[in-house]
Amino acid sequence: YGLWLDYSPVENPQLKTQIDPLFSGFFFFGESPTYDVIRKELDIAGQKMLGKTPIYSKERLAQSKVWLGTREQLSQVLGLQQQVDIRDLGEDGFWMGPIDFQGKTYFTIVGNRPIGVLYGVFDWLKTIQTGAFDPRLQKSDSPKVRLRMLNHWDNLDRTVERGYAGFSIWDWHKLPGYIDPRYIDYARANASIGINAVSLTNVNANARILTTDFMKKAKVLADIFRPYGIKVFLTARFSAPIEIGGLKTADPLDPEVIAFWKNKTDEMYSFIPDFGGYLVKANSEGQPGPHEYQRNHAEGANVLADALAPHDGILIWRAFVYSHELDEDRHKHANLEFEPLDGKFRENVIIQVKNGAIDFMPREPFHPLFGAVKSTNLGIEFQITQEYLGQATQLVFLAPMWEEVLRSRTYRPTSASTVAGIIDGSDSGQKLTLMAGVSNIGTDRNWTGHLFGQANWYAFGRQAWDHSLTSAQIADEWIKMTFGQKPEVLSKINEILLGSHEAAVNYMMPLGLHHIMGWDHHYGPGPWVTGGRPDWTALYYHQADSMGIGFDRTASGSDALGQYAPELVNAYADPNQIPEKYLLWFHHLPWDFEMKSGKTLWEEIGLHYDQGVKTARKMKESWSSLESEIDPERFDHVRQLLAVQVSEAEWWRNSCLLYFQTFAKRPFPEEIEQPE
Ligand code: GCW
Repeated sequence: YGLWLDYSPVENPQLKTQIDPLFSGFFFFGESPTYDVIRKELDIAGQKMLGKTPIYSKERLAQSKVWLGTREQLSQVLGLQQQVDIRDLGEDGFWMGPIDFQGKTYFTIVGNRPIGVLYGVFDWLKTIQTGAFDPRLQKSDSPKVRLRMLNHWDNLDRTVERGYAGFSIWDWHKLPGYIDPRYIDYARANASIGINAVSLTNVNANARILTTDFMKKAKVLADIFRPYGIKVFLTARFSAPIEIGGLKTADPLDPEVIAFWKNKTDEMYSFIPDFGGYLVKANSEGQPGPHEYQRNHAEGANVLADALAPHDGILIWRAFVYSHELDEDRHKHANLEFEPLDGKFRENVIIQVKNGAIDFMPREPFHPLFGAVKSTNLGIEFQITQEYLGQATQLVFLAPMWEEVLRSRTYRPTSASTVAGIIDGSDSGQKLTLMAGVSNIGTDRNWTGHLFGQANWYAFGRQAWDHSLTSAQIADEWIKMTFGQKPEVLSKINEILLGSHEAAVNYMMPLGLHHIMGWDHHYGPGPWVTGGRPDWTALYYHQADSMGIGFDRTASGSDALGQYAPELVNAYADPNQIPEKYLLWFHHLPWDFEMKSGKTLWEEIGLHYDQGVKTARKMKESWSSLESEIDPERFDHVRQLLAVQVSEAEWWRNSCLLYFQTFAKRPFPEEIEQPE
């Protein structure tokens, strides 16, 4: 339950000698509700790490050991402008280090705002938890992206769309009267990794969330989250003017509709003065939107954006759209709709784009909208909940996948541009920046169903704060904070984490295969899925036949590839040049196509599936060898789930290979375990 904030006792005697005195003298240069929550956090951490109640010296500065405050607060008292200049660190950054004053040294944490101090304190506590504290160390840090956001897909009845960790933690029924202590722990956990925005409700939205009754409930959550620096967003259903406003239309250009959104939004701000804004899914998978009135996405988005603008609110509009009619290739749909609208969205609109063009597949090339527009704010949406990655039964660490996407070169607007550079503004020049993650949090005791789901929540926050961190660094922090610092534990879990995503890709959808999972629930294999809408079936995507396999997205096929920069088109159009991990994403190739290894495509498919199973088994064995190092409860929880994961990896491998063999009509490579 304690997540990475369990604060295990400091065992290293040297570290203890350094830290202990610090907990005897915290001095705050001023007051703020955020400082109250810092004190609460220090109380918890002091008790757990040192068995000690921290002492806050209120009057006597000279007796204190640790100084906390904003740059301005410190400067007023001490004239510290020269010593600590953190103006560059923006609204959320912090500096920490020793400050010499009148012959004494004080360990100091400074921010431009109190929230920066809170982030600094969490960072400082992390250095203690991970054994990296050094009293002489000077460190400054600030986030690269302005909105670091969780998207909950939580319904008002507490079910969670694609949620695998119990029910929604938002107990709407008992709000606003009853405050579940979990709300506070949730805010602590998020603030500790820099998350500063949450959208509470499902993008498949219910208009009732915008009624006065629900605003009062949401207000309570916003009040709890405020000192932790977290802003509340809500999902707005496009047809709300009809459903709760009593209007006959939701046409975004209708004066009554415009007035509805303005009044609703003004009312929202009367309850939540710093309300973040709305998140909208429109004209996608049956959700209402501007197309019903022959209006485009910009016309739809701008009416809500205009209602929010006077309050500095932000409108987040999703680019996950596809037709009611069948697309020749769904991959192309978002660019076809959004590229022509470049420059037409208001300044306070962010278009939230999934990392890939299809749908949170185990591996996708980056979405071609990144780099395709010049005057539109783009945010990225990752999925922390593992809808297509074994849900809450499988251990799949997602940081390597996100890292791969963020570091992908887009070659636009400049040849050096990356996805990360577009969404953090450094390449795109956009000021309003966003990284969103679909939450994997629920009422389960461990929050995320699978204990290792916590690592994905943690990693998302860390990468949203600083996408230049490597997955290995993030894994290392999380393991130390979750399981302690024993070298064997560290190295084994590190290996498990870092290999887990590639393993899953291998046993699920290797070499660019995608969308071949079970129908509707998206769990387990289903390359044979037919029926319903063709673009919800597997055959539409893998296109296996007696000649070969894969989706031709080059110029001879759907030409979705043509939506990328020319550099990528050139490199990827040639099946001998494209990175093999994307091969069947962009090419339909004969079963005997020769791979870089010299083996045939058919053989390589077999080898990849088999390799995935082997890695899953290795993960299981490696975990088993840690029995004496990890408490029985967590050990057994993960041990059982890894056994399930191995059998599911075998299920994926065997069923996919046997199915594809009905087309390939070739024997399996000899070196693999023969599927049956
Ligand atoms: O991945 C798909 C999910 C839907 C989800 C949709 C979306 C919220 O299967 O459950 O709906 O994406 O992102 O809108």
